[in-house]
Amino acid sequence: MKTALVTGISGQDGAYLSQLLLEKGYHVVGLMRRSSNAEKSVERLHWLGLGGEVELTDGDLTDLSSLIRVLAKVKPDEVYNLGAQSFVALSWQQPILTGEVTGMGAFNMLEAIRLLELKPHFYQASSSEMFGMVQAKLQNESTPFYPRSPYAVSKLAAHWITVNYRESFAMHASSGILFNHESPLRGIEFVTRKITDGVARIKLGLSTRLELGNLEAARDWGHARDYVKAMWLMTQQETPEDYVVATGRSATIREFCELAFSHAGLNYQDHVRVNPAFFRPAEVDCLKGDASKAREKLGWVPEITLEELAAEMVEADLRRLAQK
Ligand code: NDP
Ligand code: GDR
Repeated sequence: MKTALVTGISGQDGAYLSQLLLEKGYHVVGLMRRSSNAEKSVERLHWLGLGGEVELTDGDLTDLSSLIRVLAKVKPDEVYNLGAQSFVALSWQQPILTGEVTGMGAFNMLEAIRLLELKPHFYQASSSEMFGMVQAKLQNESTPFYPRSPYAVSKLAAHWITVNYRESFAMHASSGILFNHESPLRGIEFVTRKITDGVARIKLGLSTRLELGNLEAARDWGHARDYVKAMWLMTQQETPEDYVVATGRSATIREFCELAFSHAGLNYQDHVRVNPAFFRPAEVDCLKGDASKAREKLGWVPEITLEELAAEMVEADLRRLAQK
C-alpha cells in the first residue's frame, strides 16, 4: 500500500485528491494546522464521506520542524503540496503571510524532504495566476510568466524552487500549473461559489441582490474532480516534469453569472450589481490554457463541462441552504 502525504487536506483539492487516492488504495495522511474549530476543518472530507478514512496529523507549512517530524514519521511515497493562502484578493492585505505560506511553505517542504534524504514523488500546486498579464493568448508550459499579485509572486517562487530542487538534487518533483477549478466544495470567497450561493439565496427568497467586482475578467474554469486526476498522473510518471492543466475554454464572470442564474430560472441582470470594492489593485484579465502536453503525455482530458459545473454548484447550494 502506498502512502501519500497531502498538505492543504482541509481545502477543496485536498478533499477531492483524498477521495481519488483512497479509491486507488492509498493510505492518505493529511497535514492539518491547529484550529480552534477542528470540526469545520474536516467539513469537506465529511461532505465526500471520507471522515475517518484520512489520517490527520498536525503541522504547519511555515514550521519546518513540524514538517521534518511528520515526514520522518510518515515516510510517504508521494507528497502533494496543496497548502497555501490561496485567495488572490487577500494576498494584497496579507502579502507577507502569503509569501511565508504559499511561497516559503514549498521551500520548507522540499528542504525537509532533502534533509531527511527521503525520495517521495513530489507534486507542487502551481497556478495559472503566474501567467498574470498574459504574454500569449493561449498559455502553455513555455509561456513567460508575469505575476500580478503577491499570491502569484509567491506561487512563482514555489514553482521555481520545485524546478530547482529537481535539477539540483534529482528529486522527482513536478509542478502542475493548474487553471481555475471549482466545485461545490469551493470556498465561498471565490467568485464562482459566491455566485452559485447568491443564486441559491435569491431563488429561496433569502436575498435579492448579489454584489460582484469586475464582470469582464475571463477564466478557464474546470472541475476540481477532473483536475486532481492530473495531479496524480504527474506523480506516476517515470520522469518528473511540469504540466499546464486547463480546459482550453475561457468565459467571463458575466457569462458564468448567466449560466448559474439561468439554471435556476433567473435573469442575472435583475440581481447582480457591480461594487468597485471588489475590484483588485491589479487584475488578471483573461486566462486560457493549452493543455496539449498533459493530454499527450498523461492522457489527461477534462470530462466535466462548464455548464455541468455551474449546474452542480447551484444545485448543491440550493440543497445546503434548504437544509439550513
Ligand atoms: P483552498 O484554499 O481550498 O485550501 C488551501 C489549504 O491550505 C487549506 O487546507 C488550508 O488549511 C491550507 N493551509 C493554509 N495555510 C496553511 C499553513 N500555514 N500550513 C498548512 N496548511 C495551510 O485551496 P484549493 O484546494 O482550491 O487549492 C489547492 C492548492 O492549489 C492551493 O495551493 C492553491 O493555491 C492551488 N491552486 C488552486 C487552484 C484552484 O483553482 N482551486 C488553481 C491553481 C492552483 P485551513 O483549512 O486550515 O485554512
Ligand atoms: P482567482 O479566483 O483570483 O482566479 O484565483 P477568484 O474566483 O477569486 O477570481 C476570479 C475572477 O473573478 C473576479 N471577480 C471576483 N472575484 C471574487 N473572488 N469575488 C468577487 O466578488 C468578484 N467579482 C469579480 C476577480 O477579479 C477575478 O478576475 C483562483 C484561486 O483558486 C487561486 O488560488 C488559483 O491559483 C487561481 O484561481 C488559478
